[in-house]
Amino acid sequence: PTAQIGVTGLAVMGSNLARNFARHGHTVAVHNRTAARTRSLVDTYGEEGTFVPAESAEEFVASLEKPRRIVIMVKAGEATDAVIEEFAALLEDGDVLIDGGNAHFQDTRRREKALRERGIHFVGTGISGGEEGALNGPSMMPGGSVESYTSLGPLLESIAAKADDGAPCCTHIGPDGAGHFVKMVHNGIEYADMQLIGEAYQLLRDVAGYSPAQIADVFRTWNTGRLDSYLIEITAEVLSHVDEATGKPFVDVVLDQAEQKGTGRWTVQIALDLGVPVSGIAEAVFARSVSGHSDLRDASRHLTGPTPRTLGTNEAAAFADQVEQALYASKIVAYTQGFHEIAAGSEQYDWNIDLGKVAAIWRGGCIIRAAFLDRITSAYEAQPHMPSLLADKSFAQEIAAAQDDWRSVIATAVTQGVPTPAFAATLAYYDSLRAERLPAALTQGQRDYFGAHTYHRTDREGTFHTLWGGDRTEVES
Ligand code: NBP
Repeated sequence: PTAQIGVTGLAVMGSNLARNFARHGHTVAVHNRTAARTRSLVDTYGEEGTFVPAESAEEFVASLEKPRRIVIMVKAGEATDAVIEEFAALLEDGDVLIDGGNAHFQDTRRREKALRERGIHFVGTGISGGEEGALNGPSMMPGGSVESYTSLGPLLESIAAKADDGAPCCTHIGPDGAGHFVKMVHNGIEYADMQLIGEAYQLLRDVAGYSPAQIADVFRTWNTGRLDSYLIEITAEVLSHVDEATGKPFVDVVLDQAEQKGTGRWTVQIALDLGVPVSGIAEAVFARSVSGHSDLRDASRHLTGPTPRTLGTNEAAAFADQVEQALYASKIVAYTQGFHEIAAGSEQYDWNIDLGKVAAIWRGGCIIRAAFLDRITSAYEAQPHMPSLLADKSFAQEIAAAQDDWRSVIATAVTQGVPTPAFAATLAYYDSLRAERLPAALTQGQRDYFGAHTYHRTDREGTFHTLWGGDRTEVES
């Protein structure tokens, strides 16, 4: 046996990961259910490194050094279970099976437990960066035993993206489902980031009256500042692209119905289970859902509302600056919510996740890579147990400085009828957290009135109920 690592499942993601390993000098065993794909990979890219193609699972396993390390890159769900079953039967104590697909973390927990009982290390690994990342350096989020990371970590780190300071964008996230959980929240944050950018775009279009090409220039400028990130960069590219067939801006010929594969939805579902308010992320998921309801939208176009008033040139430029402030403030809140969910998951499942390291490995390779992740890392390094990113002084100060514009932009959106659900939800979250008193006291009163659900008092310990149907005396229960 000569191969240091094997990859099974050679569609686009698996092929690119295998090539990435090979390009980094590792001998890579390659296997696919349909052998034609294996042959095609070696025929086309064999020159890039050392591949050991195998037609059968037995031949594939036999070509690997011990402990064997096998990356599974097949369709998430039943296909992954089928492949795990096939290989688990051929593996020995101490071997490592890696699932690099987009699995649900609960599936990963189940698989890890079952394989652990059979002596096999199962490493559910979140991989971000799409096809391009898989080939040239993804951000990798492996979850599994510490022991498995000792053998696997250096291999993964060698092919992972490198941040500007040279650090690999890969770290041991925690046991069992931790890696896939963090990947899930990464995608949820990605949804929020994209929606916030979309709302900024719509405001610049409808209120500032800018063309897509002008907005592309605005985003290019923003990308040289604190919003510097992959998503801002590609937004400028998409907005400046012109459709060849019609000569119109590309963004004007694309159907405005956003699709989703499910990880954003999972982020919100799990947040509900954990009781974590991820309102900005949830609004982003709902916004895609709203966009897709074409019947509902067609039936609602007659509903009345204001028509946005386009600003003059000088006002428009000033407004664009305010939108930058709003986007930045909302983005901080969306990340705050995502990191809260990771902290809650870590607590619930005893994962002991280092939040600063999570931010650090998102600095390169992945879709949400951004300059400001460095700041999140520093914030968590300084205060690993802070209850929220907003507890960090420098983020709090930045929001303080941005908030007049943030409020003004949202007020404009509301008066002019431009939908900005994620901007508004993140601001409401911020105001809720800083509020001295919330109407939850009234909610408790209502609950006690109709259901005798009881309440606590601000001035005394104990659980109380008011006899609403009687003389309204208070009793301690
Ligand atoms: P697909 O998700 O399209 O899966 C195709 C691969 O699965 C082929 O190799 C196919 O073999 C194999 N396969 C299937 Br389908 N059923 C199988 C079975 N029962 N037994 C064995 N093999 C089976 O490939 P992909 O788009 O490269 O994605 C791979 C994974 O990576 C997925 O989990 C996906 O969610 C994830 N992904 C991640 C990103 C990202 O940015 N991180 C992007 C895209 C995909 P065949 O050739 O014999 O049909």
